[in-house]
Amino acid sequence: MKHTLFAVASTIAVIGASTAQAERNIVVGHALSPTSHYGIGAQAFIDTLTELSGGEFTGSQAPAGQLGGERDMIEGLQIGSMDVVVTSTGPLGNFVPEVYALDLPFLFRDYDHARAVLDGDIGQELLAKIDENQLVGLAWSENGFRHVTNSQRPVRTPADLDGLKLRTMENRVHMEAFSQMGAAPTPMAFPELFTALQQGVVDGQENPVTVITASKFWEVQGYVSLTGHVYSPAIVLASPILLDGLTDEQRGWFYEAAKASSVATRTEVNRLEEAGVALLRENGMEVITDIDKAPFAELAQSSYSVYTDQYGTELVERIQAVE
Ligand code: EAX
Repeated sequence: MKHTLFAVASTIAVIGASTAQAERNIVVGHALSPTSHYGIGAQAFIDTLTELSGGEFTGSQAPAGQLGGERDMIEGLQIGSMDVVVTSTGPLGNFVPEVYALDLPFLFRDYDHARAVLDGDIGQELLAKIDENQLVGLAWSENGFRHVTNSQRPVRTPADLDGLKLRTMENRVHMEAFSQMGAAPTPMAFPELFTALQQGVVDGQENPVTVITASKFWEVQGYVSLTGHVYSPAIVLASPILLDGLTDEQRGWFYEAAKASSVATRTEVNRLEEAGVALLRENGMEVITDIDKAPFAELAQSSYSVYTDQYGTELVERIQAVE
């Protein structure tokens, strides 16, 4: 009898232990290739979470917009159908309008300025705003300074944009800015973009070198103009429904993993900012660098009203004042 009870107790203990250590696979969705700056960041998130949790959590990437465009994936976080998403802030303004401030054209001076803002008080304040909108902002990451590509002609002045059908993100600031700069903005989810360029539905688009190279846009675009018109932040977002079910310790692992993701993505952005333009030339794109940004900035300025009409100029001035 004693032996039987011992055997039963041992079996329960083993089941209990394995249940306690049952792996939970976290899916990290994003719109780019697994080897892109987002893919590298997603993998860093997965590796760090797996290590910190001792295997209690594992992870897998859902890259290339497999689970939808960025706006779809953000909606998925709010309803719990998505776990974690690495996304640009482009569509995020539709959920948290305050974030539009980060997508204002010609606002950030350079990468150091942008990273200082996002890693400082302003970045923390905006993450808190995001948390008030059925999302969890785990960490700021990075997409990069955006440039214009098109299939028609070199763009050096706003007049060269005149009439170009230009795909933009689903972002009211960008749509207004390009409308003022003379293009015909067409908002579109990223997974539809390559085909739209291939079929001539749109003439051009705008994205950082990181995205242009990851998406091989040289196959459908002959010209890239290094306008650097917007610093495009990215962000690691999680579903509050997922995180609400975790302990403080487990939630801490997600925040640490997101920080590791951001470091890995920024490192890749730095690399591609150096090597990426050469890659575009090697693949046949004409790279236009002699661009006077002032006329573009002057025309795009009116797009600030998309944000300042509702929230005033205080945050914009604070961002500009960050050293
Ligand atoms: O976040 O939609 C876009 O142009 C974004 O830059 C891209 O999805 C990476």
